[in-house]
Amino acid sequence: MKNKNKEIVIALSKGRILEQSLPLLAEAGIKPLESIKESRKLIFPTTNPKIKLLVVRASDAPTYVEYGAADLGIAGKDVLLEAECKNIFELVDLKVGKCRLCVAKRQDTAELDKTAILKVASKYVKSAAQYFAEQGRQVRLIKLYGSMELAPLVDLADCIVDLVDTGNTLRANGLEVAETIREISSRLIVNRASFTLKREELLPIVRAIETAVENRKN
Ligand code: PRT
Ligand code: MG
Repeated sequence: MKNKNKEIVIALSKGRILEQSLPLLAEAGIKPLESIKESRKLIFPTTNPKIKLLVVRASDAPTYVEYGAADLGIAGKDVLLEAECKNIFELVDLKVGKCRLCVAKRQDTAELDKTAILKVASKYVKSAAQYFAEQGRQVRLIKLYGSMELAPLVDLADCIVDLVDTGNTLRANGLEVAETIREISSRLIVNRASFTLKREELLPIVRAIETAVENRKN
C-alpha cells in the first residue's frame, strides 16, 4: 500500500540565502512554526505537518541532499559547482542570492597578463581552474577558505576568484573586478532517489515554489 504520509525534509543554506529564501517558501505556503532567526535549533517543523526544514551551512547544503538526509535543498550555484554531486538534480533557479563570480585584482596594478602564469587565490578552486583552463591560461591555484581579498594585498596571489555583489568589499580593500566568470543565484535541488520515490509528495511543493518565483517577476 502506498504511504501517503511521507515526510519531506528541506535543507536550507543559512546566512544571506536563508534570509532571501524564507519569504519565497512562505509564499509557497511553507512557514516554520517558530522564527528560525531567533532560535538556535537546526530542525524546524512547518505549517505543513509533512514538511521539516534543516538549517545548515551554505557549503554543506548539497551534501545533505546528495546523501538523502534531505529530499530538497536550497543552495548557491557557486557551492553546487564546487560540490560535484552525483545524486542531485537542479530543479528551479530561485533568483535569490544573486551575485557574480569574478576575478579581482589590485586597483594599483596593471591589467592581468593573460599569457603569464598567474597565482590565483580562491575558495572556488574548481570553478577557477575550469575558467582559466577553458581560456588556455596556466595558473597556480591557492586554496583559501575566506577573506580572499587579503591575498593580493600581501602578494600571496596576483588575483582572486570570489563572489561580488555590490563591489563594496573589493573597493574597501583596494581591489577591482578584472573579469566576470558567471552569474550566480540560489537553486532548488532534489535528491535523485527522492525524486522518484516521493514524486507525488514533492511535485506540488516544487510547483508551489516555482510559482512563487514566477509571481515575483511581475
Ligand atoms: O558558512 P559558510 O562559510 O559555508 O558560508 P558563508 O558564511 O560564506 O555564507 P553566506 O551567508 O555568506 O552565504 C554564502 C552564499 O550566499 C554563497 O554560496 C552565494 O551563493 C550567496 N551569495 C550571494 C554570496 C554573496 N551574494 C556575496 N556577496 N556569498 C558571499 N558574498 C560575499 C563575497 O564572498 C564577498 O566577501 O560578500 C562579499 C561581496 O559582497 P559585496 O556586496 O561587497 O560585493
Ligand atoms: Mg561565513
